[in-house]
Amino acid sequence: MVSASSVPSALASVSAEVTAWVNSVAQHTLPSQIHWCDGSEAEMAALRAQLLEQGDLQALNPETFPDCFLARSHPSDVARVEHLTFICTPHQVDAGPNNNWMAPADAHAQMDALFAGCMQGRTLYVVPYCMGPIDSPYSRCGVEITDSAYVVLNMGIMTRMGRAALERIGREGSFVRGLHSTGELDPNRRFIMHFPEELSIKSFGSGYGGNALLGKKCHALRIASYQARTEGWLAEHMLIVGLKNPQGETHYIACAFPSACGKTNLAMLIPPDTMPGWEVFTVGDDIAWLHPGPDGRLWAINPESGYFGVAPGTGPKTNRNAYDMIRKDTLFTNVALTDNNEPWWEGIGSGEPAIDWLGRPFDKANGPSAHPNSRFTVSAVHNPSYATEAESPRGVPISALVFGGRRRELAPLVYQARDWAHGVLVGASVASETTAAATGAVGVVRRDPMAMKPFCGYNFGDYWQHWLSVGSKLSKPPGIFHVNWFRQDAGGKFLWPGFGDNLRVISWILDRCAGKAAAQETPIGYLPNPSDLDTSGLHIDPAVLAEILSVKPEAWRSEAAAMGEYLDEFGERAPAALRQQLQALQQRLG
Ligand code: GTP
Ligand code: SPV
Ligand code: MN
Repeated sequence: MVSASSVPSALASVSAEVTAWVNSVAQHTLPSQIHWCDGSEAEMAALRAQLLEQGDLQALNPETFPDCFLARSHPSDVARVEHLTFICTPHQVDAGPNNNWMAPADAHAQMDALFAGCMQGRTLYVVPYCMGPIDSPYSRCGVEITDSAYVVLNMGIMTRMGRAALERIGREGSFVRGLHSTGELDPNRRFIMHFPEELSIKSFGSGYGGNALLGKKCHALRIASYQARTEGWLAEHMLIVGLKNPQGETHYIACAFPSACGKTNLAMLIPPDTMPGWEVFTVGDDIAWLHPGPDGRLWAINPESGYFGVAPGTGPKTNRNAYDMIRKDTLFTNVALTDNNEPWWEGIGSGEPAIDWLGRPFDKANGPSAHPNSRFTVSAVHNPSYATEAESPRGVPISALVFGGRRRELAPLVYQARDWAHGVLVGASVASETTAAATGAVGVVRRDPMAMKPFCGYNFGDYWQHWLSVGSKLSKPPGIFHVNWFRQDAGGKFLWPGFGDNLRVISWILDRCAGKAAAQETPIGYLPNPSDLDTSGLHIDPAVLAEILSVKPEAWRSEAAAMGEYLDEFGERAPAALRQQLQALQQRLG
């Protein structure tokens, strides 16, 4: 065992608290080396070289994909594991029916047993990071200890990682402690535990995405949502995007869609040719930290600095910005390869796979060539539509909040909530088909309030109450909307073209916020009449458009009843104001 006191002199300003924690973890996990990450490009290059030599990374075609690499995860370790993810609060009721729970002492005992000696023969990496612009008062820092160089590379892209973060921790004192080991990648010895009161995380047995990059879902959502409640702000699973209209006005919106339901795509949307003059700027594609501002508006920062995006479906017609962005300096995980050593996935639009994500010659009898949850990790600075305002310490003001889900039936293309409290019910009622972003069945409709079902660090009842109280602090609250890009016909064909054409819906949303667009009042909220949407150049059957802009009271009465049963699961923690909103909806539905 080596001593953590061998901190490189270049990182001399390390707080005693960080050093003491690193020392105690090292004594328990017994690594052969300790490496304090400074976040430099030289350090990242050395880690890549090491992973290449070990065969854990593969360089892609240097002519067409310079500085791009492929990583293959363990075949059993390809997505978040919600059934193995726990919120460990002293009282179970504070974690709520929305979370798996374990008593903190039991969880620590179980995790400490897994971590005992687990880093023998391995390097312990100390990864200081800052979630949010390094000079923003809204940003929060953490330190992840991990034995995975792949995790370090990803954290280096996804967060402001290294020296500046360590210096901020030295000044501030407080930081989130995230302890991670890939262990043996044994699904039976895999747990992701959160201790919100202690601002700490312990993750063992997975090297993948949200299970292992602890700054992302574990810190920036589960721990941060808990902190946000006590501090009066919101940590949400939302993209943030700026939209400049042909008149030159820029408005920002934040949208909560469940995993693999279109956040990255909307965050870097390219306007259709028939909507000239519009420009789109990406602030963030997955997480938003929202604060009531002194001006009575809601302000947002993106705590991340890169994208861990879904590869399948990313093509020149669907997401040209992402397609162009991932041609250099990109780390791919679990994609297929062409015979020209280029990355490939279903929906890329050209070429064909030669080697599948498991490294076997491609055979369509084995299913998709790329894993459905294969991903790219890339720095936001490579995004052609990256917003300069994404680096602003105060964030951007939000004009609209948009909830959405993947629902082949029921939910119309778009509707507007009547006011904030009704909007909280709309958000709480989000339901969506499960996707490959988490292990388990795909395509099953489940409740996913605010797209936070897997990510809220406390009881949803308290969370909805917190949403209501944040709204009461806003004299100029954003409008609240719900969208559904995923309505299907009986044959499974999408009824709405989606992608760039979603701007037609966003444009109506912004006009509604500005008091400029017409709408029809329905029991569930305000919907555009077909004539209120800009459909110029859109080839859609008027009957189909009418269908996705209609409300069927009978089906909505069942939906409202199901929502009532769902609220009942939260007992007295479900806010009375939310039940009143539901009753009012049921009255309007008749
Ligand atoms: P996470 O990173 O898991 O949080 O996902 P996300 O919400 O960022 O989803 P993403 O934008 O990566 O989209 C997921 C999948 O949905 C991709 O295969 C997209 O091609 C597809 N998708 C995105 N937007 C649309 C749309 O408007 N219509 C249709 N039909 N598919 C879409
Ligand atoms: C999601 O599942 O919502 C993701 C990917 O954004 S992960 O980092 O695995 O959470
Ligand atoms: Mn996500």
